[in-house]
Amino acid sequence: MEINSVSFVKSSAHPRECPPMDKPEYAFIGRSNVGKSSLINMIVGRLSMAKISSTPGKTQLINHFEINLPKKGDNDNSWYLTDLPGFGYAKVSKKDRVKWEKTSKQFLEGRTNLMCTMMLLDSRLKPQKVDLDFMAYMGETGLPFVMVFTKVDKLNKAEKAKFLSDYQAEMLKQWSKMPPVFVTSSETKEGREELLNFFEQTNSLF
Ligand SMILES: Nc1nc2c(ncn2[C@@H]2O[C@H](COP(=O)(O)OP(=O)(O)OP(=O)(O)O)[C@@H](O)[C@H]2O)c(=O)[nH]1
Ligand SMILES: [Mg+2]
Repeated sequence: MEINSVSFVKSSAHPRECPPMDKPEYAFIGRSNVGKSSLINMIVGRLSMAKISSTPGKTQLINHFEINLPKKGDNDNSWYLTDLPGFGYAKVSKKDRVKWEKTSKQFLEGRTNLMCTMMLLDSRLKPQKVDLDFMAYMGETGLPFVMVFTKVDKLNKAEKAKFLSDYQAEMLKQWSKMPPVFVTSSETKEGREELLNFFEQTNSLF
């Protein structure tokens, strides 16, 4: 699938400052350094649309990007990808952690155009409590999400298969069935087509 154009819309410190809820939206959420900004850049095919940092915790604002596909009839065929601040960074104070949680939950619960949250998970780490807790919160709140494993270029084929089945076993302790899973790498572009297909199909439900 070809993307027509992509633009940075704005950075917002608070959900009330975010752009109008007039098109489908997908929020990228996950621990600091999981690869949110890199994945957005990979999806949109730009090297530095979303800022990438090797210093965790750099993205402290809600960043909206607008993606446009070629028009289909009257449908303007555009949607938002949203880069949310990372969480779980050890050096962040308790006060800032609480603030992150409050703002993020307010955003996710109030954004009526949100089609799905993309829960990013680092495929080099075994299931982390903060991630499992956050997915449990989304499940309890009725917020649809998919799991997106990042940095799979770091694993060989056998490691990847084991990682996925171990993660699934952990999820099935809490969940009766697995949410949809995407396996991605911003380095190799693995998973890009699958994600774009998912966005296009889900957009049609808006
Ligand atoms: N090998 C590999 N490295 C990656 C991949 N994605 C991201 N990285 C690296 O991981 C680090 C963090 O990536 P970011 O995209 O900045 O992560 P983030 O989740 O946006 O981080 P915060 O904005 O701090 O929350 C960078 O050094 C990236 O180059 C990937 O698919 N493969
Ligand atoms: Mg980032």
